[in-house]
Amino acid sequence: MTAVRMAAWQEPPQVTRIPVPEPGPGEVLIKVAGAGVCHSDLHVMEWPAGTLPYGLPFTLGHETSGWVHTLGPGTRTTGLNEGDAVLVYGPWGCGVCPSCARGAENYCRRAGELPAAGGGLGTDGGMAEYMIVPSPRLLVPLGDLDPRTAAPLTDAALTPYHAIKRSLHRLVPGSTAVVIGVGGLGHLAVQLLKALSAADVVAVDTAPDKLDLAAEAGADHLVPAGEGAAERIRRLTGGLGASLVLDCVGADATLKTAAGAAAVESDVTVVGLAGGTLPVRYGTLPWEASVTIPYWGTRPELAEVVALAGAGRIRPHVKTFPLGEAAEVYRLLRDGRIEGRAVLVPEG
Ligand code: FEH
Ligand code: ZN
Ligand code: ZN
Repeated sequence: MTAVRMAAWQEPPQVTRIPVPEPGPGEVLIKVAGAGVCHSDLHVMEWPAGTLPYGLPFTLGHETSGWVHTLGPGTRTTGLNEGDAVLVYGPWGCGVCPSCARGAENYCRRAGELPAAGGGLGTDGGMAEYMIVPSPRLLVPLGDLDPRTAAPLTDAALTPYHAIKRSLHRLVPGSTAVVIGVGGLGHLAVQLLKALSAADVVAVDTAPDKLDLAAEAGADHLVPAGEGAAERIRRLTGGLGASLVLDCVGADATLKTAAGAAAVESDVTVVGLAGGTLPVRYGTLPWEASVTIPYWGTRPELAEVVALAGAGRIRPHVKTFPLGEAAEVYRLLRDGRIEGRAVLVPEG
């Protein structure tokens, strides 16, 4: 089968042929419908050897949807049937510790002992025709949603959903939420904020086409990124600032805007991995503003995201590409030329 593999650190991925894997005891073989192309992969590819404890090679793709193809031995009692459309929950924990027991495998207490963070993150992921999932617990049924365009729900939607959910108590009528960076995560963050809260939503980006996408997603205000963006947001909020600022980029400049736009008792939540820094000291943030860097989301939250999509409350803006064009799609993503989320689809 065709697969997009990380064969060497700091090198582009290789499209190659590998055998279709067989599911072992407890495993499920998924026929892949789509694999989202996440900006985090660009960081994984550019980080030098040793940054991540992963062995090479492995198949990329940590945002995967598909159909149950073969239930391995011992999995037939799980209420899953061959042909079911499913999402693959991305963070693969130990499945046993207290965090995993409540479905928060993103915060598995044994993460440091595990050989990989999940499919596409140190072990074979979904940028292939088939994918092995180590347990049925990591599959969330899609119901009637089309798996060919649903893959972004499992990362680009789940990550901002988890980030927003923890701040919902602040997003009351008259409040403002800001989304910085209207890419794969950002365009869904705007939709989620409009679906889940009464807050006015401000979208910030450097690119006019991304701001147009934010408007389509329901943003109430569009602010060009850069000098003066924080001041514009403060004016929009009558000087109060935003109760939640979701930075989907995480660079020095966007973190500076986030801190400048934050209100007293707000949350500055960073889900972008650009590696910027935000000095946290008296005077750089308003009173009782908190800064947090959440990671992905929980299995129960992924089912909630699927319910929102099933009810038509959120809809990923997807452009599909053939699996074999992976390297070109990553280049487009790096150059800021992907609108919404790119999804790689196995040919045939
Ligand atoms: C992937 C790898 C490392 C950190 C964060 C991520 C996210 O894209 C997962 O949502
Ligand atoms: Zn990701
Ligand atoms: Zn665990």
